Amino acid sequence: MSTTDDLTVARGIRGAELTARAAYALRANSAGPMTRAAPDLYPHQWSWDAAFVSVGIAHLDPRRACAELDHLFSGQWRTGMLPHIVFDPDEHSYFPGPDRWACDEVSEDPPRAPRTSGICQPPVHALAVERIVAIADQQGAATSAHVREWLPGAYRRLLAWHRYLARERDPFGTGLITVYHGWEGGMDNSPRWDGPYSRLAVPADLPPYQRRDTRIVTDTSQRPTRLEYDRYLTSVEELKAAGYDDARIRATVGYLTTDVFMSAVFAAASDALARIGRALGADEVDELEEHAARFRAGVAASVDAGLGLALDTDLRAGGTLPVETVAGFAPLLCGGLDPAAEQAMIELLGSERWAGHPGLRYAVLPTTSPASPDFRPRAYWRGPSWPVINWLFVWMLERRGRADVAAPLRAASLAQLAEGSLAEYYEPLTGEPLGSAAQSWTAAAALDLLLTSPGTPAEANADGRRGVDALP
Ligand code: 9WN
Repeated sequence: MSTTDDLTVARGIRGAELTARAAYALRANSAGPMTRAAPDLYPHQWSWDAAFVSVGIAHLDPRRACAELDHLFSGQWRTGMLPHIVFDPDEHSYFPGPDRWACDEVSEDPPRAPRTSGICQPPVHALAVERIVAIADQQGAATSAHVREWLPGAYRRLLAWHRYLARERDPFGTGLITVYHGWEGGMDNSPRWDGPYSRLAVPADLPPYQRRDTRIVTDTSQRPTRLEYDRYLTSVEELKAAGYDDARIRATVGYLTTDVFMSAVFAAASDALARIGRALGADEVDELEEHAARFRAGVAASVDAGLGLALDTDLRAGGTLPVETVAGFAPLLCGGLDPAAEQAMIELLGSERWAGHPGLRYAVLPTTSPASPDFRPRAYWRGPSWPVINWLFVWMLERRGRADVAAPLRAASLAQLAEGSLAEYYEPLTGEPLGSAAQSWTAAAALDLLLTSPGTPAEANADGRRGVDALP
């Protein structure tokens, strides 16, 4: 670990104290082999949270990071899908829980235990595994050997996951991931999905339900609305009626879109998994590289000339979804634009429509452009800035050799986090912490930003070799 004692975060607490708080939050949120996404609001293991969290934990204990992912893998479906939630059987305070999803009642594909939800989330896992290897390599021979022993098993799990996404979520080879629910892309109530959700009819006989989230976050302006929840639950009923079978879902459900952000994550993660596969001498490297190339091209082709952002598509009504959200910067995660187009997107990122907006408390990426009519500064994924998203952009930009673009985002993210509560998201104009405090992936973001040097390619070892490439 590098020292944090020299790091004085611009405003608020010092880096050393923030490091301690983040480590403490991850420890406190740990429930045996898994980490709750948040202490009260999300008392189970979420898929993409677990991947981010495992990187944070790796800085403290790489073996525990492997265990975190093993717990997630224990929920993997026989199709290869990694479910978006692996439920803790002893926790009953989250809705919708496993009984509402009822996956094991209508499908043979999920494991009998642990119980899981029936959808997935962005595939950041291979990126996390690559980081864990690199971090473990710097923590001594025994730790490094443990992670290397674990890696082939993790690789087989990830291979099945990636094959599921390439096969079932892009059956026509477009290079874009199809999503079945707003929760899949992880940005639940993003205005990206308003159009497609407005066309989903909520049936009069939607089974009744009681939300639990608004008992914990009592300021309801920070959470999705009742109508949004009705639509989420309508989608769940439709997926259940289709037996969570991918072909039946594609043929029957009312809400179906592509997701450019998830597609970009998949392209970048496929690069990472191909590198892991090559280091292990696996046979599937060409296939994984084909996935990366296909999805990189799909993302690049989604850029709208007018908005300068990549856009999603409504697969039911047809047409793109022209909304100015952070997902539009997806090509910066995976590459694929020609140099002039990439430069234009980087300039947009720093412009007054985005991180350079004069009203922002910190110059980080909000989830919706403050210059857009869709911007709602307190409303969850409609405007607040999420540390985990900014961390992902920093990480991917540095990995792609764009530390110059990442540097201001990195510094502003740390300045935002210096407030100290490790909030789920922040009001971008005031810096007020919103949602859950001590959110696990925010703690992971803080730790990783504090414990890696600015501009260091995230997977590079001290000798400049990439972590997995340094494997025997
Ligand atoms: C539904 C756990 C998850 C994140 C998502 C975030 C939020 C859940 C919810 O919390 O979603 O999956 O109940 O609001 O939107 O990205 O994985 O942190």
